[in-house]
Amino acid sequence: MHVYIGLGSNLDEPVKQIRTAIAELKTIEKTTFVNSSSLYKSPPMGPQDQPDYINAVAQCDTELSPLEFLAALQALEQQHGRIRNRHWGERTLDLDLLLYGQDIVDLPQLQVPHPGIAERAFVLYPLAEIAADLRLPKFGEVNELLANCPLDGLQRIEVNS
Ligand code: ROI
Repeated sequence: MHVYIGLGSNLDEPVKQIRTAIAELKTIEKTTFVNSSSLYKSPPMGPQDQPDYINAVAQCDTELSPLEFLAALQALEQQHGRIRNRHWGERTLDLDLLLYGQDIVDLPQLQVPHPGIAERAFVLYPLAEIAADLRLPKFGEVNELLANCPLDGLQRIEVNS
């Protein structure tokens, strides 16, 4: 199954967090890493008294079920010392299962496609970079969503090493 993962960080050297997390996606069992977007910088959505975020989107192929894949992502978040504090507050690493093929998952602990996918510039622009022709269940064509999604201060960043 083709899956897309949203990555976000705004604590403890976010660029490093995202780079390491992308490398760690390659270690998930029964899963092959396919591709990842550039890194992007974006102002926080939610409380404004927190640092800017670094965001990216990655694609993998997996034989894991949606909940198994979610568990693998949560294990990686834990390795990065993620502590959940205030609602929509700062975080060391956030890994969201954005898409699981064309499946719709509607469970208390997991909604796929991710409910925010269509209106969050920091998800949509990196996703479009690696999957421009993708069609999202419930939401439609990525390119059309993009045309209706303001950048909201999102910047693609050049990063070396
Ligand atoms: N804001 C931005 N810009 N990027 C994120 O990844 C992000 N993640 C979150 C909240 C707190 C909603 N805000 C964010 O979880």
